Amino acid sequence: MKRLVVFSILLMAMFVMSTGLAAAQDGHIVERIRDRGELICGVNSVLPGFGTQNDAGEFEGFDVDICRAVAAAILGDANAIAFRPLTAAERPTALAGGEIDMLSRNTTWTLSRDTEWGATFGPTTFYDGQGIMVKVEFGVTNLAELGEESITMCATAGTTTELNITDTADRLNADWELSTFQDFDAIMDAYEAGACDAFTSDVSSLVSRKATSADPAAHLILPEVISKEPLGPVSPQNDANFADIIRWTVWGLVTAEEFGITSMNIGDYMDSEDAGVGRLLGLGDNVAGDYLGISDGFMVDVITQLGNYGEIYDRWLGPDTIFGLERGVNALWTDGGLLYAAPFR
Ligand SMILES: N[C@@H](CCC(=O)N[C@@H](CS)C(=O)NCC(=O)O)C(=O)O
Repeated sequence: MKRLVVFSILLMAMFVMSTGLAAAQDGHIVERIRDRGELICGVNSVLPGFGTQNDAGEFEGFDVDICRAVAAAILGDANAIAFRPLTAAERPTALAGGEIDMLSRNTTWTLSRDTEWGATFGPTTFYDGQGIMVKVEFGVTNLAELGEESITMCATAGTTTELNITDTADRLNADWELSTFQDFDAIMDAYEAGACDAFTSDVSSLVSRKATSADPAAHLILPEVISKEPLGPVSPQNDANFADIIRWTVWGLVTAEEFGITSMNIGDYMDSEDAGVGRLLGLGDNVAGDYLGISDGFMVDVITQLGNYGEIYDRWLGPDTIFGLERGVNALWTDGGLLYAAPFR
């Protein structure tokens, strides 16, 4: 009996210690960001529309703005941020090694990454799928026709792209030689020079590369989409508080669009009596940020500086950009799309 009591006390002590340790870990990234005064975000630097450097050397794009939104949520300033350009293959080590606080680099959420990368995926910010691009002069107009050709297919190493195209080649019994590159610019050069007959990537990447190529009309993105590529931000698995902040910042952007709150009209909402708006913006005695350990008005900072989800999308990818990407499945659920945020309450 005595041994049982001692054993139970020991077990309880171990439980308290382990939860205590977990609590000490939780929030350490947020603390690190506050101490440093800036968030470090891993991004793409060669993908116009999503992550690229402009002539002034500043990072910009849809994925970049997701990083900026998290910086605004934690530090109140979308510019309190440093960017680390990463190739696809560099992503897991940069995240695991603490070189970056988070990643927002056209990264697909998969089971193996969710577990083996020691990562937590935030909400999907862009629902994508994999496509294939060929030169119009090649004369092929669909996947079945391409499957009949003996070709060199090019892709980026360390991506889901590489894995999916192998599945597709097997399924079609195609005689394709797969050639992989670390760097997407190198693929483009090889493709332009004729060393790749076709190249494959997320459709958004293909649209981006086609639109920014010397002669966009010379390339065709085949109509078939061969995979699901839910792209979104990623953070280390050992800080649930930071992951929550990312999650609710993204959902805040989506909710703001749902409510029609924009960077231009947010002032009109600051004395809103609508309970849902009050919870999103942390008005009155609403404590949205308190749950997360950040300012209650964190979404005011985010929306004022970056706009809502739709504004971010339109700024980088929408009808007034060279990409002119339709919202499609990336529309709000109320418009028949897949964007659906959990409630702020
Ligand atoms: N979403 C895929 C692909 C991500 C990726 O890195 N794609 C390459 C192209 S396949 C890329 O973004 N390269 C930069 C570019 O497109 O310019 C993944 O997470 O593995």
